[in-house]
Amino acid sequence: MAARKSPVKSNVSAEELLGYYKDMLLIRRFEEKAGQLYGMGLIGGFCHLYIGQEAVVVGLEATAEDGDKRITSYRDHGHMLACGMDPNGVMAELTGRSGGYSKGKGGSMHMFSKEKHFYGGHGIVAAQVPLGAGLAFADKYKGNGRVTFTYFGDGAANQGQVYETFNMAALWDLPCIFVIENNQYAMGTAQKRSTSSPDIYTRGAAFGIPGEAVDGMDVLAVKDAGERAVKHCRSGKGPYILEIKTYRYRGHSMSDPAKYRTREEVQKMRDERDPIEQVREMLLTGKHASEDDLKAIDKEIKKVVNASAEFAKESPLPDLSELWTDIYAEAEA
Ligand SMILES: Cc1ncc(C[n+]2csc(CCOP(=O)(O)OP(=O)(O)O)c2C)c(N)n1
Ligand SMILES: [Mg+2]
Repeated sequence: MAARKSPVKSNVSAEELLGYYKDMLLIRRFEEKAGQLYGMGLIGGFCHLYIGQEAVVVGLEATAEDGDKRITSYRDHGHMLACGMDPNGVMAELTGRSGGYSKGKGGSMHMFSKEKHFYGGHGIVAAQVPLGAGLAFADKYKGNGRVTFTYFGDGAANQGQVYETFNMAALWDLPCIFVIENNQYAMGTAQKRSTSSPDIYTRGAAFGIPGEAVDGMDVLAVKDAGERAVKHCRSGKGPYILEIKTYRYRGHSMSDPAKYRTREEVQKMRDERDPIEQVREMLLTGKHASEDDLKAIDKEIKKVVNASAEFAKESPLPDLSELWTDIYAEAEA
């Protein structure tokens, strides 16, 4: 259960590296654009950006197979893009438009895709953890070999329902990977101020769930650990815990004054550990891509993101009649 070092990088193909680079850059540029639209008043309500954490979801998605499931918290745009959901549909939902994944009725925290097996988008801290175990239960029951990636934060890891879930997931050997995205803060509370047990990856020990700590700024280290977790779960050995140490560059949400940490702390992480810069370096030093190639990729990605913003702006607001669709009960006549 010890923290692992990054894997040897020489055996990674140029194609693989380029793929991670593009996927992480799409999330970064999309989130930057979402931040801009928020500032312009085009996105209302809650909006939690994922900038800085891109390597977590991209590294793990590289280990997923068709039919595997994922569920996460409100910091969810990166997860949606990484599993192949359409940027147009995500941006339209952020702006509350009818072309969005929830027809403009869900917003940032409440999007879903049955097709991509993305089960949300949950605003209540840790609520998705038992739900993730439930998804894994369904797959175990069907015996279909699928696994569920259940993502939650360092703050959520202190919730009681997480341990009730660990207990049942271990008892029933559920194929559930508990992915703790430890970005070091829960809103304005630093992890060291909120727990006497900072090695979150050890917290399954009481239930016999193996866990490991992973460098979440290194996409290759994440993928490497993800492969071990997936292998464990798919072979019927029960759940697995990955505590992925990452960092969010932006505030908790768009309304965070960020007084609980220094600018220098954030800048140091950006300068020394940025997940996209690390892969960029590997691509350049390995001569897998030139500066011009990377510029062209950035241009291409910005085009996709700008198109999603245009799509969102042109998509109409939901019709009032939508108030009566997708609800649990029909209104009584
Ligand atoms: C049950 C519950 N309690 C409190 C909140 C308010 N709240 C929203 S996010 C958050 C912090 C969670 O931090 P963490 O799990 O580390 O996730 P991160 O935001 O860092 O991704 C809190 C306390 C909530 N949404 N739900
Ligand atoms: Mg956190």
